[in-house]
Amino acid sequence: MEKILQSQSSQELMDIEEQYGAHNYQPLDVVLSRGEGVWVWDVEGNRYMDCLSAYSAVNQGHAHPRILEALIQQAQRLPLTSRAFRNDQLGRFYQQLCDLTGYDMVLPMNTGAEAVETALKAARKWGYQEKGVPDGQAEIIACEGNFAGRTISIISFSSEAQYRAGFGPYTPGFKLIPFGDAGALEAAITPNTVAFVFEPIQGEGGVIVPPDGYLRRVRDLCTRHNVLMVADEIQTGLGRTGELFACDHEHVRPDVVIIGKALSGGFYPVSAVLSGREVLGVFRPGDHGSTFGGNPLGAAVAQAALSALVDERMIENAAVIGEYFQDQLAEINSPHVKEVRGKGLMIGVELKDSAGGARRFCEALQHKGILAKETHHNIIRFAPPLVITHADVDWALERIRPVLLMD
Ligand code: IF1
Repeated sequence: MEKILQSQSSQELMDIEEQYGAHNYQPLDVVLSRGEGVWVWDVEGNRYMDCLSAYSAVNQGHAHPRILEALIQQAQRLPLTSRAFRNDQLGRFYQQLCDLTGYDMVLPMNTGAEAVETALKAARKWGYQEKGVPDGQAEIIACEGNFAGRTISIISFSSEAQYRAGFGPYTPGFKLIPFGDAGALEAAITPNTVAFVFEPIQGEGGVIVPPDGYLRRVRDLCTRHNVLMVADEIQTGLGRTGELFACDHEHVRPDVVIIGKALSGGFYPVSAVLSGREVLGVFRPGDHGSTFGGNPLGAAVAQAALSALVDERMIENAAVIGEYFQDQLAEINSPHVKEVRGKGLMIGVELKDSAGGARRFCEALQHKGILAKETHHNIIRFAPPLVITHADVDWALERIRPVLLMD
C-alpha cells in the first residue's frame, strides 16, 4: 500500500479524496507531501511557502526537529494511559505552561473546540457556585464575527449563517454583541452574566483588530461586574501576534485563556484552558474529561513546542518580521487593496469589492509558490510560521507584488 501511494500523482490523489471524502472543505488543488520550516512540497516536488501555518498550528515551522524528537521518544515509550492513571509527562507540562503564562491551573484537552467547551462549562459552574447565579440561568456574551469551533454549543453563538444552518436546535444561554464595542458589552451584562468570551483579534472574522484600549476596557468591565474575561487565544496565542498572547499587547490579563493549535507545533492535537484556582477549581473528579486529554504523548510534544517557541525567540521574530511584512505589503499600493491589517505575523489583506474576491488571488499566489487562504470572500490571510526570516519575506514579496498588481 505504502509503495503504491508514493507513485500516485496529485490529480489521482485528489480524485480519490473527492470520491470518498465528505465535501466539508473546498481546498486549493495542491496535494502536499512534505514540510520543513516555512516550506512545503507537493507530490510532484513543487515547493511552496506556507503562509497559513495550518491556521496557526504550525507556528514553530513544519517538522521542527526538537518537537519531532520529543514525539518519537515519547511515542516509543508511552503514548496513552487515559486519566484513570497518572503519567510522567503531564505534571511537567502543567508546570512549564503555568511558569510561562503565570496562571495557576491547567485543564488539558485535545482540539480547540474541546477547550472552548471546557471553558464554557467552567464559566457556567463558576457562575452557579461562586457568583450565585440561579441554576440554569447563566448567560455568556460573545461577539459577532467570532469563530471558536464547530460543536453544536459553539455554533450556537456563531453569527455565521453557514456554520449554523441545519444544525439546530441550538444551545441556549448565549448573547452576541458587536466586536470592539465596550459600550455594547456593558449594556449586555446582567446579574446572570458569567463570562465574556472573545478572540483578542478575530481570525476567521477577517483579522479584525479591535480599537486600541478595547481589551483594557473589557478587563475593567469584567472586573467591575464580576464577569469572567475569557480569551480564546487558540489562533492569536503562542507568539502569532508578536507577543505570547495577543492580550499582552494591552498588558491585559484575562481570567481564563484558551490555547491550542501551536501548543503542539502542529504535531498532535493538544489544547488547554488556563485560569486561576477560583475558576478551574470548580471541577470535581468526574465532572469533565476526555480519553486523550492530558495524554503523555501530547504533553511531551507540547513541552518541546513551548521550549522551541521561547528558546528560539520566535515570538520576538514574529513582532519584528511581522511589522516588516505588513509595511511592505502596504507599500505595494495595490489598486485592489482596501487595507492591510493585523499584528505580528497575523496579517489580513482586505480587498476592495471591485477586486472580484480573494480566491483568484490565492490561486495566483499558489502558482507563484505561495500558499495563502482567503476568508470571508475578500480577505487574504498571511500567517507564515514564526520562524520566517527577513530573506523569506523578501522572497515572498517578489511574488506577492505582481499578484496584487494583476488586473
Ligand atoms: C475549520 C476557521 C481559523 C479558532 C479559534 C477555536 C478554534 C479555531 C480562534 C477551534 C479553529 C480552525 C478550524 C478550521 C479552520 C480554522 C479557522 F477558518 F475555521 F475559522 F483558524 F480561522 N478558536 N480554527 O481559529 O479549534 O477545534 O479546530 O482545534 O473548522 O475549518 P479546533
